[in-house]
Amino acid sequence: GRVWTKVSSLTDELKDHAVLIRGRAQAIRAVGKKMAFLTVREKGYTVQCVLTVAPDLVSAQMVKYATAISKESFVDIEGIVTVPPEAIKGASQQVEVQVRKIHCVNRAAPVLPINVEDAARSEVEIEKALEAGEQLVRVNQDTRLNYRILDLRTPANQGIYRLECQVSNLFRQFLLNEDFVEIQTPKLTAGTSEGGAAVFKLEYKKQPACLAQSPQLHKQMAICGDFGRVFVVGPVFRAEDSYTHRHLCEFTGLDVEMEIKEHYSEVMDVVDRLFVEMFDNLNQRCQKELEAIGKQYPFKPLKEAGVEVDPLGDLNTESERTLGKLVLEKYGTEFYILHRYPLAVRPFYTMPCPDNEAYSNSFDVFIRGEEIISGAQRVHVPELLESRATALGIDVKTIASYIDSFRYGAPPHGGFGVGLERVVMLFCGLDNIRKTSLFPRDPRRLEP
Ligand code: ATP
Ligand code: AMO
Repeated sequence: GRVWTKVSSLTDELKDHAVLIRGRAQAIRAVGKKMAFLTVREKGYTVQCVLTVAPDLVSAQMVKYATAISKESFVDIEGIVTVPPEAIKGASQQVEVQVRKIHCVNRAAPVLPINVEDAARSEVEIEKALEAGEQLVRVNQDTRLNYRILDLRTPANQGIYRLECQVSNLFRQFLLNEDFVEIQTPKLTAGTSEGGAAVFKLEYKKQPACLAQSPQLHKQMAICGDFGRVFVVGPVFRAEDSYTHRHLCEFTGLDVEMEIKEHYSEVMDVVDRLFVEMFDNLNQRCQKELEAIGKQYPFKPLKEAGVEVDPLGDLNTESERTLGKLVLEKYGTEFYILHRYPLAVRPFYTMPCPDNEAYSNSFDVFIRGEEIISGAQRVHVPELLESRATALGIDVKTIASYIDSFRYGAPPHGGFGVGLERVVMLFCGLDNIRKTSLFPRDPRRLEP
């Protein structure tokens, strides 16, 4: 086969080389009949291709053919890499391709519901363009989601989902290195795990069932089955009633469960090392992605450091954010853990504090003042588990096999659950979780 060059690897090192590229026609501009500029985009990277009528380059017919190609069509281009003296605006690559051959592989419809170039602009760029009297359509969130595959082609989205892939990859790598076993847990379950309201009910062969609200019960049962340290990566379903910037009806849960020897701080220690290592790695490995995201959605890099804070009382979204600001001012970090939550605000399986039963051996982890992780030591005594569940209005018949698992000798254990989309949203300082879910499911959206 022929040798293909990626648009992302078109740099001045290839000066004067002949290259063959395939990408999308993002923008086409004719200058008279003898010249045209074509911006070709491949996976978020763009290069300016120049068509000039000349004996060793292209014919006038070729220029006409090129200018008729509809935006977002796939094109193959053969040409020579040149380095222009001045910076190229509107392209990620700072070289040009002098076209010798152009071929349209597959055409896009002439009218598109979203102009990808417009969808890729930052708020500041939009404001400037509008002031300059440019014709431009601001692409709103719903339109982006309705025509998601077009929106996904923007450099920022190309960066977001590549970064998200790295988050789950780094999560997995770190835990495998620390002797954790990856397990799969059922998503069709008989009972709820996090409390009754936010659950999708369904019928399972005439028996009432629901979509798993978390792998909570089964990851604990794997501990009772002697796996010692386990983790799960998979879908989690919550029938959220309210429409917020940070709740989805289906999200990706990164869940961990482990035996503990003496104290639930052993679990917090894993969280701390896992996330500090993850964030360092993301900053190193995903520079291009972070740059592309930051260009459309400017954000400041996360400040990390290790500190412990001990609060009293529950928090709401507003107080979480206020606390986030205070912690940043006082401790210089935007990544922190709060622990010893009041027992009353935690799920039934949470271990009460041995010194004061009003509190619990639990914690939440925050980035920029918003929760990304919940975790705790669990109750491993079946009688206590049963009475806690009953007290919180859970029908113990629906979780009988879970409670029974603790009757045959269960080790002290704890764990935590992370929302993948939340981590990416807050790491990048994005304002809405729909920006980090490829095909989001929320109370109003089941499509595309
Ligand atoms: P999250 O906190 O993100 O909801 P969670 O499932 O652990 O995750 P809780 O721990 O019950 O939820 O909620 C923590 C705080 O988040 C609550 O005190 C509340 O202020 C806020 N919150 C939770 N659910 C909603 C919601 N549906 N709409 C707005 N705020 C919410
Ligand atoms: P919790 O309910 O706090 O804990 O969920 C764990 C983490 O999942 C994320 N999350 C969500 N993300 C998007 N949309 C939602 N509707 C949503 N709800 C939660 C958050 C949250 O921190 N079983 C426990 C975990 C454990 O103790 O191991 C649990 O599910 O990032």
